[in-house]
Amino acid sequence: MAILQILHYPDERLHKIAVPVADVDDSIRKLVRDMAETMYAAPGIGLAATQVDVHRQVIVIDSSEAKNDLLVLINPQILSCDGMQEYEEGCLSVPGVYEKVKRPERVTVTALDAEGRLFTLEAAGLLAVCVQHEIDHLKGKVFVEYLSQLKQGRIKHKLKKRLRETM
Ligand code: QAP
Ligand code: CO
Repeated sequence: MAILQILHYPDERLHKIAVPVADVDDSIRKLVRDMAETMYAAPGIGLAATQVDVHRQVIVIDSSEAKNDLLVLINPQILSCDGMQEYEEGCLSVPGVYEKVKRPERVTVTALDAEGRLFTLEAAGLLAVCVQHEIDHLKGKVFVEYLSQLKQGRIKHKLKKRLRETM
């Protein structure tokens, strides 16, 4: 297993569109294991392949308290959503920034698991937020893009400054 390097906003590569996985093979299972290890080490509750500069439709999530409930979503599709909720989101690619974002409260998603089996997930609350946040990454979208231009500019400035300081 390996800890992968996470891209930091405003890295251009975070805006690449991920392509579907044609075959859930051993190389994809290795990617899933490495992404899970990277997410748990961070620690985080969700990670999309885009964030580790792999532009394939692969997501790992574990929003459980005990951190023992890994959810793998390959080629995820949102079938339906309803309601609306506001949640304070963060992102491993935008360290130290937490902002409220409005999203649907419940989503139904289909995806393949690490064995390539199709399943359906009905998510609500934090898990629903996490699923939508990670699917956005696969489309090249970072949560800060839901914020005002003013806030986005401030966040870019803050992260660029921090990047300079740690060089
Ligand atoms: C997405 O985010 C998410 O700034 C997953 O310094 C977040 O795992 C979905 C993290 C909130 C729903 C609600 C962020 C770790 C982790 C940071 C994460 C940081 C260290 C973020
Ligand atoms: Co994120």
